[in-house]
Amino acid sequence: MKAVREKFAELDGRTVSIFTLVNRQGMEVSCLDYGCIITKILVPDRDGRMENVVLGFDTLEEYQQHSPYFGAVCGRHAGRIAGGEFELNGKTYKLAKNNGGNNLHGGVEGFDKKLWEAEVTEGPDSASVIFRYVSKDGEEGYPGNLEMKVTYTLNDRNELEISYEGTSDEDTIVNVTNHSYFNLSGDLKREILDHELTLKSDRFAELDEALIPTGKLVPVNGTVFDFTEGRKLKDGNTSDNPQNIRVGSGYDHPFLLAENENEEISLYDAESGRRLVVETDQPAVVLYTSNTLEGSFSIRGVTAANHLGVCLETQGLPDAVHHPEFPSCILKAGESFRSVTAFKFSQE
Ligand code: FUC
Repeated sequence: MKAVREKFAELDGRTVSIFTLVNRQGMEVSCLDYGCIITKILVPDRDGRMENVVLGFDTLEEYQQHSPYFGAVCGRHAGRIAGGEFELNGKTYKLAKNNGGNNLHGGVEGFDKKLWEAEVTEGPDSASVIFRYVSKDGEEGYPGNLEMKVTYTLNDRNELEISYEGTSDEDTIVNVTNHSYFNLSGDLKREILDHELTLKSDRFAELDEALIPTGKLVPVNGTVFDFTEGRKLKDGNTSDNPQNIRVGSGYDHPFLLAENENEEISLYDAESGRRLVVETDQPAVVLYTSNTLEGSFSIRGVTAANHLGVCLETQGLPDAVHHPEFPSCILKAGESFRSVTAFKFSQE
């Protein structure tokens, strides 16, 4: 399978490259070594029409000026950390505060704004881009030199696999995700409100005013957070549940996954017939329905509007470092962090 590297832009005298992976079915994934940003995913609808199903830009400047983490890898810690600080081994670490008084998606200059080292590999039925970045001890306030590796692999079955690996020379915290905004209508023809989502999750994390987990994991039964039988995303918009209203109408919530690597997340757009199944080894997915995307900029010709994309951020629960009852985000010195998420596209 093919992987092509081309120049995309320049950043402080360094070249930013764009990589394009194309499989035998014509599916295409483009990504940058800046932020490991996925700029484009072309997949067929039920009539074989190849269209883009993620929000992205064609210039680096737009990513720098407007992007709410479009397609990027978020780290070291995806999601909010309350008060922008935490304690580990009896020491308090003060993080960059870039979201009110809190740390969000790794801080002021998280993984999404770094230029990563990149190489491509081509196999008989898959192709990969491997990104590497060393996050120095103290970067954005986090402890330990953390060596990260992120691999994007496209195969001939229209599956994109993202794998993350990390090792640190000191105990630290790691919680990474990819922040792609999906819109299965193709080329942003419609909002995502009519997309139907199925989630194998029976609990979601309640959020406080700052959108940080309170610690309470709420049963989804009888609420618009129940996606176990499938539900349109618009239900979160019209809902009078204070949790939906709090996040600006919609969803911006971590869901605890009841199963792993067994079609636990499935997104379907009936009009185009496109389906995306997401499988992960991570304990949670943050469902974000781009409730605050509205802005005076355009996304490949389409005016930025709320609910134009939906993020399925597979990861650990945000702020786990303050909630010992949540699955831990601590990475011990010398141990390996590993996580894999697969995005599988099909048509019906
Ligand atoms: C998501 C959300 C946030 C934020 C951001 C752009 O992960 O949890 O609220 O708006 O992305």
